[in-house]
Amino acid sequence: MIPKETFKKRREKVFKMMENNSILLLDSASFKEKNNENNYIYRQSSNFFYLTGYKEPSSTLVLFKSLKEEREMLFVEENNPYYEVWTGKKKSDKEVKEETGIENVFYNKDFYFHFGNFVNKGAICYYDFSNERVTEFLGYNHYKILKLREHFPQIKSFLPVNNIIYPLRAVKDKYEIECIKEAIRITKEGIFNCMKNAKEGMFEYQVQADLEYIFLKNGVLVPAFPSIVASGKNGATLHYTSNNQKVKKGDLILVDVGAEYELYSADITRVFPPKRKFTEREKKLYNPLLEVQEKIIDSIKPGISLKELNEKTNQLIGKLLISLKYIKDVKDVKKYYPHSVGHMLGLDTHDISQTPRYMPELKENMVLTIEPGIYIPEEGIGLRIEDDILVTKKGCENLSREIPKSVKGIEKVVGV
Ligand SMILES: [Mn+2]
Repeated sequence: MIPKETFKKRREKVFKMMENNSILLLDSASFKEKNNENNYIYRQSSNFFYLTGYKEPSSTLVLFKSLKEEREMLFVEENNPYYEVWTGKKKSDKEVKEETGIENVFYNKDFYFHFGNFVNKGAICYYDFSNERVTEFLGYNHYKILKLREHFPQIKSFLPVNNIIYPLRAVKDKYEIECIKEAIRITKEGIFNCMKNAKEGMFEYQVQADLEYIFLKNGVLVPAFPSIVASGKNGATLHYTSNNQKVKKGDLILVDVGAEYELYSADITRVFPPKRKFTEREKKLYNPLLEVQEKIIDSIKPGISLKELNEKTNQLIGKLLISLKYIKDVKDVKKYYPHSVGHMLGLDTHDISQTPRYMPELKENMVLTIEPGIYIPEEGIGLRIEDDILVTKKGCENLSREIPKSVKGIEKVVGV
């Protein structure tokens, strides 16, 4: 558990970055409807959690900054005896104040009153557009901003809150690193369990069951992202999530999976042969890919950028594909390796990602994935090897190093 003082410190950093006469308004996530009267399991918005540690829906954080003062407010839903029967009792304002350490906790019904008291003429409002695509015309954000403009014409402009929060979220503190490590530990156990039990003739979802059984046993009700369990040629579909095919003779199994712990994500990919050894043919592709991955990881240190790592990976895989006679020129590498080498990792699996992808210079305590791959659909093979890497003062630490990826290491877990 991350102590409430840590969230307080984050809000203090946010205040420092806000303009004078500005407001930061951050909504919790809302329920996502699955079908009639049923919702998907609720998960808090990453930005909202980052600044509050609060996991309940229908909540809003407001930070006001003026020349005179900084003030924080949290709005939450008041208990309703009718709904209490169905969904349980909601915490009182006092309980929420105690839990979060936020000074001013009010009920949603009083939002307009309290908010209106502190909005000055010409204020800038930092708003979270990231819970919805900007292109979604008349979506929730559009509606909410119309309402805010109508009620509070003093607000001059709306700016994306991510300009402030993403730079903070990029560098992890010790609690965040602990959470990511725990997500990786659970993922490791899950991967071991499915490597051990996978057999030819099983359905991909049965392999998934061996993985997610361990997730559930460890309190992971929903994985960080839909598990990819792909046999044979399905491994060449980058975000394959159908997981409904039979593992055929000669197939490799690719699992790209991650548990979530305290909202922090792991993201690991391994490829293994079910209850058999790697064939010579498979080793000819797999071993050099593993070498590429390790070379890239070895080059990680503060100062290098994700962009440089990408270029380096393109070069290395390009040369490898030339030596294996798949391509003639490094510039054709994208034919068999169409994605980038990795992404930042944290509260979101694709953490602090924007379009175009956020590719910062790496700093100490950033966490990123390194996941080169080779995909040859015409041969029914897709390979990717993915680890989660912490940037340290002088280099890096592979946080998922205990999950075997050498041919020998994998065959040992598979039990052949
Ligand atoms: Mn990934």
